[in-house]
Amino acid sequence: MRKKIVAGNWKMNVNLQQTQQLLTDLIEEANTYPSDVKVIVAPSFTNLQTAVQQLENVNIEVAAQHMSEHEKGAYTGEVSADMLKSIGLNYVILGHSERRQYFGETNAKLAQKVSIALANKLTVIFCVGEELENRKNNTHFDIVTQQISEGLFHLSPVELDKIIIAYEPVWAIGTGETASPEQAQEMHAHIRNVIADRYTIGVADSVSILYGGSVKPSNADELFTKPDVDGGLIGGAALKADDFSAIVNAR
Ligand code: G2H
Repeated sequence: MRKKIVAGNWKMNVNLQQTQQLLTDLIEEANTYPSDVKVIVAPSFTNLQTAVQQLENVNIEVAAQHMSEHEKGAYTGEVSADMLKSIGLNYVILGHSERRQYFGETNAKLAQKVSIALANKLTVIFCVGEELENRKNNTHFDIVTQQISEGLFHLSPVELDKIIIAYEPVWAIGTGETASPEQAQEMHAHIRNVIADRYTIGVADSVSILYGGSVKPSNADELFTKPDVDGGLIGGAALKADDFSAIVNAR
């Protein structure tokens, strides 16, 4: 039985004081969260340590939004997996479409990042998703298959167990447009089939696959009831404690 996961990706929106306030608001609501839902928030690098401390006895985990593909060394401005682990993090988001689009993160580079994250005992939320053009010319399944196979299929079955996949169609990110629950389900089932072909049905069944792209309280219920949708990666709606908590509580 896969656990439902709701993760908030705060992107580059929240400074230190706002982080502390948003966490205070979330902590007030955290006692309403169902015990069978894993809740994760991903503040910016400068605010991760504060978040870890503020959430010390709270059932909310902290993730970084990305990290370097290098272990250490002369990479000015970069943050390593070891640095994240050293402040108490257990999660990192890798391969978000904004990282792929604006920061040149290729599938090959992401495969390296995934390996380094796992070697440092970080669970990876690995993002995939097609652009609008791919969906229009019917190559969306191929694109996502390629992202999964080039980014993850160097892993052993045991390693794959430490991966959470987030399907985020680029055309639905921050646009207000959401994939329909049927479109999400169809792609999630496809991803599970691709994993089953490479590994086993058992491995595919145990991988959590989140949906991301304009998830809000009004559409979360319908998305989360689909059998292969195991929760969500939430952007805009994660910036308001009430909206995020409503999504955590969606059934
Ligand atoms: C997709 C999502 C969070 P939003 O990027 O990763 O953002 O919910 O604002 O579309």
